[in-house]
Amino acid sequence: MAAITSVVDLAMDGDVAVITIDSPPVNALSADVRDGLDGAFRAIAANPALKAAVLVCAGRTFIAGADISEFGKPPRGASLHAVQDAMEESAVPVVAAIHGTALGGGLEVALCAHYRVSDAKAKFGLPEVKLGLLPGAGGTQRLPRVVGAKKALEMVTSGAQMGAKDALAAGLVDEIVEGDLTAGAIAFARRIVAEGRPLKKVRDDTSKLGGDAAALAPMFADFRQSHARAFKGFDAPEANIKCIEAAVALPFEEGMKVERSEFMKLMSGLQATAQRHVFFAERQAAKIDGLDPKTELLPVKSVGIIGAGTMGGGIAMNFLSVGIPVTIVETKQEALDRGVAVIRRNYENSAKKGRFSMEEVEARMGRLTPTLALEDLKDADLIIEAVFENMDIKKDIFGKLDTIARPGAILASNTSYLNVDEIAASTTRPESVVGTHFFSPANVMRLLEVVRGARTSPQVLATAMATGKAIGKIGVVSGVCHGFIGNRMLGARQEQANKLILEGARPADVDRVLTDFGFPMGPFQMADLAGLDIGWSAETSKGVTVRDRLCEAGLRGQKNGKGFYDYDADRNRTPSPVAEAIILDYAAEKGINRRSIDDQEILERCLYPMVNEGAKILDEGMAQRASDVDIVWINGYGWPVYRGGPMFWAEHDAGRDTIAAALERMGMDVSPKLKSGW
Ligand code: T1G
Repeated sequence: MAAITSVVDLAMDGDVAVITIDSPPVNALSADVRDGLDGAFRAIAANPALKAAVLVCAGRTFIAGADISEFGKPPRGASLHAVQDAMEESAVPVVAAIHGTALGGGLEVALCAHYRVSDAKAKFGLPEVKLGLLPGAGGTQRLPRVVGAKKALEMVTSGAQMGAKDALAAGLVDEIVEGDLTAGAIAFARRIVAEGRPLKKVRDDTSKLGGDAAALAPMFADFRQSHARAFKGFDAPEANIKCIEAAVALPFEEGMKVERSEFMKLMSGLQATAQRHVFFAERQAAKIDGLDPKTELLPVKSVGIIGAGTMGGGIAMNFLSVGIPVTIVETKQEALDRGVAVIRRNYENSAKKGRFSMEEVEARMGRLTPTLALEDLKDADLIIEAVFENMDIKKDIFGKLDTIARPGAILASNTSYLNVDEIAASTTRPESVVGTHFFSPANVMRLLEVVRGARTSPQVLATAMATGKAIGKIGVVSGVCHGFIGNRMLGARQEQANKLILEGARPADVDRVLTDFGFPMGPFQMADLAGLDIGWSAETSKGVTVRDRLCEAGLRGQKNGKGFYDYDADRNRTPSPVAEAIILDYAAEKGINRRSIDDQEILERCLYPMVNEGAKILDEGMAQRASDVDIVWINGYGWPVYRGGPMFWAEHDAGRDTIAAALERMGMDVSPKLKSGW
């Protein structure tokens, strides 16, 4: 075994060379790995005794792509293209042996091998589009030559992974190896030598493209049309489509030129920088500053949920879906039955869509224990309270839980605004209390704000974060402040949106400006979807706010088809003249002189105060880092991922100084960190 570089070894198994990459955590194609591969293939080319070569990776996965942390830095080390050419032009067959995830540049390297084998669990994908990029190492030209243009189009524009069985069926893999992968790959290599099988160069084989440019043009047109909505605002998908079109229409080298130019255009764009920021920010969010890495996590093998409403039911599904039994509590049988029925219906709908079998539905429902007795939570490891957003009710429940729950159990509240310390103070074990703020629908939304109380123990906090990851959530640590990170900033935006419609902008204008910016919907569409009467009661309403007046006039939003918009049976919306009249009356009553307000002002007044609030959250230490704020808004509030999040956008697009100056003109108290940086 000869070490070519610190992360690449070359060994000989008789007349078969074995190249092993060992560069944790994911064998990314760093400069050291590229130099190692370059050296290894030179050594192989110089050794006439060799009959074949096997490329394999140590650790948890085959190459998971280019080293993203090197992007944007001065290039160093061997070029990836040169390494790939050396592989493809090798005089002896090269076999790539794949386990874990062959992603991005990793799959592109494997596509330069003459043959590919894998274990049964391996996954294959070109997820560059998720980084605002495209496969820039020949993937857009070689993949369609193996799986066909249509399949390649789907893979490069979705970034979705393909399993080993499908890869074998698609011809991406030549054999699935049972047992030891390296030994299996060496045996495979010997077999193809013995059988004199050709050096299959993917680049030369156009037989599987599935037709020429003219024949496939309708497919590309349909694909663009059917994905227009999903790709809106993103630069990368169209660039990926262009490259697959080039693979169909042009000779390999010409197609590679198109790929190169489209890749460089994206790489130099802000969207790729933003989405790369989000990639690392998501991983950074999981880290708790100052936490002793040796902190032992508490067991979470059984969960109790209080409240079987929309939130309680959705939260329960997260645990049932990963095999953790749940006991769910309600006060009335009817409410309990309704909650359990909703969970079953959701699962049955997923089964109907083929996501899993009806047996799996029964297995998940089998892990659910409905009860009317809070005492039945006495053995639960984690108890999550998901009842009506009222402090007295929550304190009463936590007071009772304190006498019921086993010592060491984690007591969590799904409150979305309230003071977790005050809730914790209603127990004798505030160190066991934490906030776990899920987002509706809780079984779908990936964000989880984990609220660290003043007395929450590091063990409880770390366990809550780890549990979030275990149920597929992105956990972000928040301090105790009203509305935590997301809702607190949302409040700043909503305050301005409410002022804007009084001063002259129409609700539809505000919504249009924010959807054009990239949000899935604007604040007034959201209000109609959530229901205008949340937290409103006819008995106590005094017409203080526009929302009060809308509710007093019988408008409830989408649920009764009347809100800021009128909705037809297909939920198509048109601005409501009733709402408009109520807003005009209210403004006149308040003596507000209405004026014409342009889109730029709407955008600035909605987003700048939000960013300012985010900076204040950092000033106060209510978030660990600015990138956490970005992750909250991207995964919980629909901030467009290609804009990197509100704090990234402020830093790299709008400009902190520009925002600070505008806020001062608005007479707002500007966060010190917004001026100084975070
Ligand atoms: N480069 C650098 N670091 C990477 C990395 C990469 N490609 N992939 C992962 N890491 C780090 C990550 O930051 C984390 O670090 C640790 O590895 C574990 O990751 C030319 C242009 C492979 C499925 O997009 O999807 O190839 O936080 O927590 O959940 O065409 O990582 O521990 O310090 O995510 O088990 C294309 C990206 C690149 C795949 C594993 N490849 N990675 O998931 O672990 S662009 C990708 C993933 C490219 C070419 C182009 C996942 C994973 P830390 P993790 P995981």
